[in-house]
Amino acid sequence: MMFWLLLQFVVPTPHRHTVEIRGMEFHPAELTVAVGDTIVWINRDIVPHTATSAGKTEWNTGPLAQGDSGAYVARVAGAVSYVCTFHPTMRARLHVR
Ligand SMILES: [Cu+2]
Repeated sequence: MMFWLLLQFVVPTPHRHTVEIRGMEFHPAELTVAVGDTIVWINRDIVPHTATSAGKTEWNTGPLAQGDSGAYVARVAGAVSYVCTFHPTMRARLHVR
């Protein structure tokens, strides 16, 4: 809660982006956001998934059951690949500008 208050103070107009996880894929697989934006992953599959960074910027939604969602607020500019830790062939990319 404190984090959200602080973020809203520093970044006046953050956007919210949604990535759907369905059919063992991230949709969209490539997403460009701005620093301060929130990315929300929603699992539409019946099996659990995660969205976990594979680069030096560390973030992880943790396991998402069917219908669950997890969020990350992009704080560091750059491109980072991410995977599902349960299904390492599931890969996608986040571009933060
Ligand atoms: Cu998965």
